[in-house]
Amino acid sequence: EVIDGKIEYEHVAFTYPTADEPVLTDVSFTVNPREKLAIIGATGAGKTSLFQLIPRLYNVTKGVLYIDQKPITSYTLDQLRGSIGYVPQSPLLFTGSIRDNIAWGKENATREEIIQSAKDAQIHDTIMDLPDQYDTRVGQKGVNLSGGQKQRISIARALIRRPKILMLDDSTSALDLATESELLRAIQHYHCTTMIITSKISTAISADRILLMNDGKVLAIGTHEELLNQSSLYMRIVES
Ligand code: DGT
Ligand code: MG
Repeated sequence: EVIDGKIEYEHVAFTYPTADEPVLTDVSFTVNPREKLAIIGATGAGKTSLFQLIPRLYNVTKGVLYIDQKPITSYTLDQLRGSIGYVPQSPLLFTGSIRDNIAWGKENATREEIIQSAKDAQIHDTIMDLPDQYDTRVGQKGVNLSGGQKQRISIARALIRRPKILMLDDSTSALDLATESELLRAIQHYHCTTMIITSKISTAISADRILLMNDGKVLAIGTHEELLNQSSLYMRIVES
């Protein structure tokens, strides 16, 4: 079982099973328990690929990935995925009610837990405005939800399991700044290690540290001030 949520990439390289060229080469960094780390970098830099190794959607090709000082392969997939709230870049909802979509993976969730996680994900008010509220059906023949609404339902689904590690892949891209900061504030109360991929520099600055990826490598990692001193690319991103 994952207890602390410490994550360590040690000389990690990764090549997709169907590809010839690696998408990650020699990635090393540590995320401390309950730390919030933002990941930034150009499209195609390898941010999503980096994420997918933690719930073991793919295995590391070279190097070692540790969770709580133990190689990730020493956990069962159930142990790992039970401890990780992973919100993919394009989340999938299944045909069914919003309630069932949020409670997915925690079938014994109470009504209160469902509502609390929806409130924390900043989607409760939207749900209450739908014709059947939490019983509204989504998917085929159901209501159409926007990409940002699906993302927030997917965040609620992750939060309801009280994850030790929360991973948000560009999950707040569709939110206005005020709603986003409400969401990030709510997530603080979960006391989990948080990795958040973002294209918004303001979101990155609100994290404890920022990791800048470029072309499958870690170009720099540190606080906003540290990166300003370390990386001319970071300075250009901030100024743009
Ligand atoms: P984004 O989401 O557009 O900001 O880009 P990233 O940084 O998330 O990039 P990522 O990790 O999706 O892609 C990095 C490289 O890996 C890129 O050249 C595309 C390639 N790639 C991504 N997914 C797959 C996959 O499933 N199979 C193969 N063969 N290549 C993939
Ligand atoms: Mg991506």
